Amino acid sequence: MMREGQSAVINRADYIAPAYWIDTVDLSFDLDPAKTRVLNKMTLRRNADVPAEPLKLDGEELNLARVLVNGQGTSFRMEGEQLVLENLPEGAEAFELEIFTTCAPVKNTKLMGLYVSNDSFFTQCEAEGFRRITYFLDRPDVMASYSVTLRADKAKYPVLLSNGNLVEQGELEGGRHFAKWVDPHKKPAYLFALVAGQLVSREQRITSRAGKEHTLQVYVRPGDLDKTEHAMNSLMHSVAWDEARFGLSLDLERFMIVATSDFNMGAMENKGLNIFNTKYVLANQATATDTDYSNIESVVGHEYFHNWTGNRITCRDWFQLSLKEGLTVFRDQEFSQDLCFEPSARAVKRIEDVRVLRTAQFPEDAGPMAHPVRPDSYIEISNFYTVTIYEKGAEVVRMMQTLVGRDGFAKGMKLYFERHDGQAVTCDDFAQAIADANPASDLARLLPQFKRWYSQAGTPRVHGTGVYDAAARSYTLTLSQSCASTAGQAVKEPFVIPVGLGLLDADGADLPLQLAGEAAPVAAPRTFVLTEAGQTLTFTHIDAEPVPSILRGFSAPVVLEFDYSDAQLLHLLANDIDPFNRWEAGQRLAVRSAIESIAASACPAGAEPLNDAYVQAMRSVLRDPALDAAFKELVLTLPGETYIAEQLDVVDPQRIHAVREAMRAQLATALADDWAVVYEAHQDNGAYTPDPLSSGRRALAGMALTHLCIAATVSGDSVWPGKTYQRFKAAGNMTDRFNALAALVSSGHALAAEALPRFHAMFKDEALVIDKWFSLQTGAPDRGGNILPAVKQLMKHADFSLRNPNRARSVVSTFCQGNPAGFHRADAAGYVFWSERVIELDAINPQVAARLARALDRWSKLAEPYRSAAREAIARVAAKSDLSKDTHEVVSRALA
Ligand code: 0A1
Ligand code: ZN
Repeated sequence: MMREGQSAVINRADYIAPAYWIDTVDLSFDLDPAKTRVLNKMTLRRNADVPAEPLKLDGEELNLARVLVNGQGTSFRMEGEQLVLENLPEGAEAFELEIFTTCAPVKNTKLMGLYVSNDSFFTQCEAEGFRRITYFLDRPDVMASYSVTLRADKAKYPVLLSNGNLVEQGELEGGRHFAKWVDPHKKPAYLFALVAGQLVSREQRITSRAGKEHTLQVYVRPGDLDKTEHAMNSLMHSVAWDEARFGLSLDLERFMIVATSDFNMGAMENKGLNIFNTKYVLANQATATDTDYSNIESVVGHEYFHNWTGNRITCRDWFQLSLKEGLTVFRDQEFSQDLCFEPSARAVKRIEDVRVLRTAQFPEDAGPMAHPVRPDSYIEISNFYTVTIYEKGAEVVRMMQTLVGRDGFAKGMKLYFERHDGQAVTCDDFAQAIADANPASDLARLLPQFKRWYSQAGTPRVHGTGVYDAAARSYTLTLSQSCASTAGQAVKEPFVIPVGLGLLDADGADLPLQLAGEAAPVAAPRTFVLTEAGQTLTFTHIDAEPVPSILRGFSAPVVLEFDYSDAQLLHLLANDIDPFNRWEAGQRLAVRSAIESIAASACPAGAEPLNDAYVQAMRSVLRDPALDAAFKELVLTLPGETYIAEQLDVVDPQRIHAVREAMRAQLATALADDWAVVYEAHQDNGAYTPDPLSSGRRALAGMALTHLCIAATVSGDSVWPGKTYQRFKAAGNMTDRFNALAALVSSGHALAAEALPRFHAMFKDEALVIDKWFSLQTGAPDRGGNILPAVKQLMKHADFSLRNPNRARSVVSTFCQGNPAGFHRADAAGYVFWSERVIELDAINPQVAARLARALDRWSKLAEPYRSAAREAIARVAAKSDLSKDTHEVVSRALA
């Protein structure tokens, strides 16, 4: 369906360089919520490398007052929302273009461009928001030097910030004041930012390794200053890490982070002026959980690392988005791992990252929004800030590092900056630099094939079989790869797949690995590179059938199929030196039991889907003094309902939920004594610190409490729920408090009804905590269809608003996207609710609506009656005539 001027498909193959370059931009803002005046003086010149064309400037929801070329009035016309100028000076000479427009920030509910939040001004320009501020060549390959003058009422907006350095400030008539900022670095428009309002800052002076002085600042609303220490520490760690690991130093005297509570995404890397969702800045031990602390660390790192990977070298066009995002996620993941002192904590971080990839990206890659890491087309670029671009993109970079080694990768990064600093480039340029810096590597040898990771969508499957030959003392492992077709890509060519591998002997030790033809064994672990559709590895000098540990460390973003026996998986779970595969073995066992129970029709109350061996293995893990708490918590966490659903061809969300709840109850009762011991053994009474080790202890204690409450609810006992409620009241930090509350809610105990209002009353002025309060209820286990009515009731709460993205997500998205059993109702009421909210939100904020719209991505896998009802709901949304491009693209792909 093609709508007028709206749903044009943009194709990567159509890229052409711009007809003009913009060298300098001088912006003046008279800030006023209802009518902000923007004067934009640019110098431009024709791009001699492309055929002459009129200048077509992007604009959106702007009021145009005046256009001058070299100081003279000029003719122009509008083409849709583009401003077209034809009679421009001929030749290569630069000319000046002056454009005067106004806009209405207070009416900007999309939160793209210039908007108002809590009486302050903020901007969001990535990807295409700058055009909502002024007419411009709003594309990342147009890089200009910016100077910015901000004028505003001094009492209302005492702080005036923009990119770069503050060069001048002063008073104006009528209680107004001004500030002038100059950014010393050229940048694309998407990195422009301004902030104006009543803000306070935490400041830190640092000296870099190179001996340069810098000022770091974190700006928040007055009253939130006591929640900025962790963000500042994270920023200081980020600066030090990028210097130490990659030799990349801060290139600005001043680096600012500003927090806003109205933000579509997590945060934004505007040059020298990062703007953050408050969720990823504000933390103190009373209001933030360990998870919040660790998210803040990685998001602060992520945005800071963009200063080089994204800002110094940016994307030629938006199809190259993963050039900066995949690489920067990889960098933030490495940063968080490098901050862990214990190897086990690094492994825990890796497992957590893989869990995100497999529960969110694998379904995306198998659904209607599947796209390559470097997409070929889009309708709305905002829809492509996806787990594929980010997380799968990071895995692609990680495989490059695996293929060239850690030092080789650092060399590759160095070459990348030598070649491309200051440019707007492509994913090809990046891969080429890493390969060229490592000419003898597998990556250099296999580069064209390796780059299929950028061009082919879909998750490859690696199928393995092992044959032991006692007479020959050999073990032959055959690995074959395949990848299902995706829209527009019927046939997939083989990928380059690094496979980390080990063979375990009967004692669980790694055997030396010697391939047939090799002169001597090589100590494990080894990585083999799969390049063909099928490949065979024959290991010699093997005295008894080993258990293979394949894809160690999750060495490639693939699904590994290997027909392990339960006994083999239990062996891996008990012994594998690779913590990832140790965890993975437990997950495989649990998924196997879940699938068997789901297939075996109804799951009666009291059903016990897990076998004794598994329960016994979990008991051993809980009791193992050599394992740390964070790892135990991961192993004991059952695979999520969404992950289980992905392993099935036909999905009945109610059945999955019933079985998983039965599994939880079984672990709760069968291990009740152990949970009690674990809980008591993991009480820390010292000062709160959010480091991985103590976070892990709190996580395991919280898990114990949940299971103890579940067991108590089954048996009717009230001791542990009572203790949990006491814990909730007396906790010294938010992690323990929230875990206790969650234990009561998740077990469905009556005390939850007392604890919830109490929690609200304690934190009524803390928006981020109130978000948690909402999402705990909307994401709670569904019992007889009770959650949807609760969600509707919560939407009537005085604290609810659909306009604030965090709040909308905590109620509506948590329900529709994080609570499968609550959402997928046989009476279709969940889908009706979803379609109404998507339509309602679409009129307010298309980006938030389009993300919610993706809740039904996997509708075609659903069992009846869900499947038909879901399709009908999507069609209802798609039938709406004035949908945004964002939502339109999502629902029309779902129906295609
Ligand atoms: N570049 C940011 C992500 C981002 C994208 C779009 C936004 O506006 C709607 C905001 C942020 C990052 O990767 O952190
Ligand atoms: Zn990013």
